[in-house]
Amino acid sequence: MGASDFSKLPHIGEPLLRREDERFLTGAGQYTDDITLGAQTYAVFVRSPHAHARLRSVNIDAAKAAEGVIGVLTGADVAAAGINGLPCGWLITSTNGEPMKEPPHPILALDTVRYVGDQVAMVVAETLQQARDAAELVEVDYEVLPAVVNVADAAGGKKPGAVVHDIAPDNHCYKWAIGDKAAVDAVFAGAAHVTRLDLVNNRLIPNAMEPRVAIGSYNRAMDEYTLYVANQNPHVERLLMTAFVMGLPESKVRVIAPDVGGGFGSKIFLYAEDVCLTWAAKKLNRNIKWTADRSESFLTDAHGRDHVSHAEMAMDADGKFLAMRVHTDANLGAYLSTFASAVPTILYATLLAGQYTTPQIHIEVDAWFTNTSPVDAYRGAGRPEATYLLERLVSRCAWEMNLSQAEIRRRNFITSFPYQTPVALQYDIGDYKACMDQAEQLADVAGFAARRAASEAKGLRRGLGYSSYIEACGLAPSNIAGALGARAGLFECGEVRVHPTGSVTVFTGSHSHGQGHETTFAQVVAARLGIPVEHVEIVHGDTGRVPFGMGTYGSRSISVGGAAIMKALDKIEAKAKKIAAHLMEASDADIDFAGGEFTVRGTDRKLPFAQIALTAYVPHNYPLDKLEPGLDETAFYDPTNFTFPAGTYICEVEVDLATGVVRVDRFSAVDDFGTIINPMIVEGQVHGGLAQGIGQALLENCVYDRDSGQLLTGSFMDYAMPRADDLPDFKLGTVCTPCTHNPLGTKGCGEAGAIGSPPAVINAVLDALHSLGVKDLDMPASPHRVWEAIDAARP
Ligand code: MCN
Repeated sequence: MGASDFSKLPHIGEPLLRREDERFLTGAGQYTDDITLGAQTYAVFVRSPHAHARLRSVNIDAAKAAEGVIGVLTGADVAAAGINGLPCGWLITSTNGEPMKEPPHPILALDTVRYVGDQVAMVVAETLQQARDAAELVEVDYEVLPAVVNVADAAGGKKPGAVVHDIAPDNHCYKWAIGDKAAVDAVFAGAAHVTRLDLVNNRLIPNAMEPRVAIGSYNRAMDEYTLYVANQNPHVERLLMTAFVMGLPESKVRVIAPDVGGGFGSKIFLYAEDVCLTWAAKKLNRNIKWTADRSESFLTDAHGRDHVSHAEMAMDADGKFLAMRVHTDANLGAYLSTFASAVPTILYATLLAGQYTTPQIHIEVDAWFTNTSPVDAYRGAGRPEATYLLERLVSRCAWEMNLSQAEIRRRNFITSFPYQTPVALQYDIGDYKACMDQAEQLADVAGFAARRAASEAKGLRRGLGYSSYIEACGLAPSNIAGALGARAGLFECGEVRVHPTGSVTVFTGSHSHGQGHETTFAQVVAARLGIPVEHVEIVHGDTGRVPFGMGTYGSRSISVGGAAIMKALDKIEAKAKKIAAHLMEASDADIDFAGGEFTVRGTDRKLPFAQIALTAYVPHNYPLDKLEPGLDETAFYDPTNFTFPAGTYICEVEVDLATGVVRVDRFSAVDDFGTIINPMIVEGQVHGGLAQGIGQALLENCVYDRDSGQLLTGSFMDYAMPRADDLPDFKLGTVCTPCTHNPLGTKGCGEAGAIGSPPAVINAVLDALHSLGVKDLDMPASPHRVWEAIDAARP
């Protein structure tokens, strides 16, 4: 079935209420911490209080002897057990042809700790309190070493001895580049105007509502492990843990990720605690639970962003983009987290063409180790960094060329598709002008001048900020990603099991942790089979039930996971047609299937789906010589390209000059997500993304002390999360250019809001303050920072 026929089916485009919400809203959700296994014990991790230190000794005698303690495990035990460190899933090759530096990432520190929170020992006791008390008794003798927390210090060598890993004596992990440097430099040499911008993409801490949590369990009779874990991709977790770390066959480990309370990327990764719990469950022969407290989450969940960049755009005299040049320093933290190396390269630099026809682009990225928590994918992963840089640069180009923010974008929009960018990606389809037109209407740009005058009459400043983002979802295809360094496949798997009564269970390798898959995936299946949505159950998050999967990240689930289910449905339909043809004594080719009924073309003979299902399992009148009984099909789908959601966001702010307070007065967002399965869920996804993006622009900032390497923003007292009263009533719109290469026509929507919004906010603040001489501002635009910028611009 083609994407355009699919989009016309009943249920597609219906704002069905989320089925999963009934259990979430009535307290019936089953999160990992809700699970209590027999004779369960509790783990507490002893963590480094120093950013960088050598372990002179770790004395566990007193802890081991404490009441209730079952075991205390250290790096020496890990080494003795032959357990490897955590792997990195993406190999980046430096411009000089050398592989990136891949230092060991031990699951418990052996001789050195490299960031505050690095795990040194695991204490397991009968109760949580006993484990906490015993953890206090572990005596670690640290020899404190100099620490670096930012790329300038890591690269500068200003702190003698601040070498995070011996194998990278200059703290450099890799230098990577894309584009034709000579061609770009030549264009710059003859350009009518060059706009330059230095900017920082502030480091963020994910803060999912549910902290990380896991339970390790071991069945002695079967020699099998089970790990319950708040994770976004249980099969990947199992694959990494068995094949790379513990050396076990996959069949001996089951990973269950039940209800998960948000991940935003931070639960994609294999973390050290998960391995420790699984291994220790056998070693200590007990079920062991660990639940991170909020402080631990701040310290040890993989952080996001943290780029320092210099960007330049060469233009002709009319503001047409001729070439772009970018250098970015990326902070990777103390160790290479699972997909860390791909974020500032493949997921960032390839997006820097944006929505524009810039013919030549060159980007160079230097990645650095520092004594901070590892940095990895966080909602958007690379694409927010690209969008922030490009859309800030484009608005600055507009101001320097005396063009409006809209006009410069319109002059440079890509208008014909497919479009091959100079940075590897090929966009299949889009309509950027339509998004801009609708966004300007929703934002009532025509009425802005009057609103600005009204604000000024009150002594306030008002500004309008534009951001026309593009992003790439559903990383693909596997063979090309493999050639670019991916150490994993990028397909998805779906199994459709039709039961004898015609109800259906779908097993998907995607994982839902807030995105509403149990509703939208059921809509897809019900629409295709012409059966009630209530007759479809979606199962996810269990390697013991789902055949295989790559999980949820990069807003891939409906476009890749949904497409795998569509492929399985194709097989179901093909087999069911054969059964129907046999029952109605017709040829297979004459059977049509629509609205839940099989018909013989040109006749009034028909049979409902449920009857075919029953026949498949009660094969009395059945072509057993040609067809197996049963109706259960599995498919793997490997996309041929990314999907490219795009849109224009317009933010309107009011700034109080006396206090520096920025109030977001209006926010209009128009997105093109292709075919939309459930507009209500999509709207919710955009709302959440916008809250996170506006949070980054105005409030959130992860700060480490430059000397000691201590995390200064280690709690909600110091790390400001956006709240409802920080946000306006969003005005949303959509444009639909269906994705050309998946059977649903969908593009991902889960990250767009977080990607497109930060530059819209900062551009709006700069627009408000432009006439005062404020030309630059870093995120978060806190009152203090804004006030300082205003003050510095005063003559
Ligand atoms: N959808 C739709 N029509 C479309 C596109 C999507 O109806 N054209 C629906 C999908 O069927 C799905 C939801 O919208 O129910 C999101 O789909 P998709 O864009 O495919 O994204 P994923 O399901 O793969 O979710 C991943 C994405 C990412 S990468 C992050 S980070 C993120 C996000 O989703 N983390 C979230 N949204 C989140 N929402 C919550 N509540 N919690 C998180 O941790």
